[in-house]
Amino acid sequence: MRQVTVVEHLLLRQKERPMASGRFTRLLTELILSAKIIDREVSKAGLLDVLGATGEVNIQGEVVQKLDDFANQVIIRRMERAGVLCAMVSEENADFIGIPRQYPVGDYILIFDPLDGSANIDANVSIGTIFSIYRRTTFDQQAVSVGELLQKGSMQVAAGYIIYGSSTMMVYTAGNGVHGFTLDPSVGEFLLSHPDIKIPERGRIYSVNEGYFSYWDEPTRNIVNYFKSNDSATGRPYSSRYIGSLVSDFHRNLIYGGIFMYPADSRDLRKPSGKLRLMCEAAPMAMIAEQAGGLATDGKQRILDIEPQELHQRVPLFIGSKSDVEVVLKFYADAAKS
Ligand code: P6P
Repeated sequence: MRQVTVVEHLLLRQKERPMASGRFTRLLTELILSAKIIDREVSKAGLLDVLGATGEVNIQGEVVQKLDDFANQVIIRRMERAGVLCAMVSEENADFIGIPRQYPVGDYILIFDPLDGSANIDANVSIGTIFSIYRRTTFDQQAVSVGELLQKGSMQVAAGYIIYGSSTMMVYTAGNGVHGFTLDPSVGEFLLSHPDIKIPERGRIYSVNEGYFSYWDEPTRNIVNYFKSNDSATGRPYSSRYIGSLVSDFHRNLIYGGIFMYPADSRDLRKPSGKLRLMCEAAPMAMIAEQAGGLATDGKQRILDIEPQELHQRVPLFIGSKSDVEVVLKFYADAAKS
């Protein structure tokens, strides 16, 4: 395959669907550079004093890992000066991040989880950066309001992730299919390796943390039992695969097919809708899943149709192969009727 970089590929595809001016390209270029810097630190984490926790706790109530904080700062510092953003929202920060006065302001909004799955860092498990890009909707004021940031997932201009694994890959969509690029360390570029990724219509893998079984409601238990029984559509149990790193679990299912589930549970009354965040995890993954031919729901509606009420809102997430997600929707719809 001819060596095609992310930007070359974007420009090639733009002939079919002209995007805006070079500002989106600049945003992507700066994001890619941030990913390369993060990749360098993640790949040698065991050798440097970047493992372990900072001792702080983030907005999610989770202990901040040193690499979490490093990745967060890399993205914020690099993207704030790119001249293409009017605001950022990080999974690590309670409030949205404005653009300092000394830098030009653009029309895009970047929402990101700098290092998802970071609890696994010390165990050398694959982790990832998740990003979601919107355009601002009002221009009648200079200062961005939180209301402008609370856009539903279907308004995303682009979404993607970088997975720091056996190889470092960037997978993203700008609304024109899903494309995967693998980092070639010898040239320091992400090169097209997986053009037009399509998720198999039905999988043979289900991913869920079954340790929470006793905290699920009955329809959710029935759904998980379905996938591990001979009643499943394939006539035999699906294989259980769960890494505990959303980017890794999602990426495997995107390539092989299958369903990832993080249902609502009664473990923590402060998080009745489960653990995953709508804007920096579920919505970007949902855009990718749908662009690849899959589905993503909270059990009742499309993730991309949910109107966010707050920046760090959590949602149940069922995402992956179309037929497998449709099974979930039917279970919950039947339960609602009974
Ligand atoms: P649990 C990582 O902390 C994360 O946000 C996702 O990457 C992952 O899917 C989920 O939490 C794992 O959560 O409760 O199964 O450990």
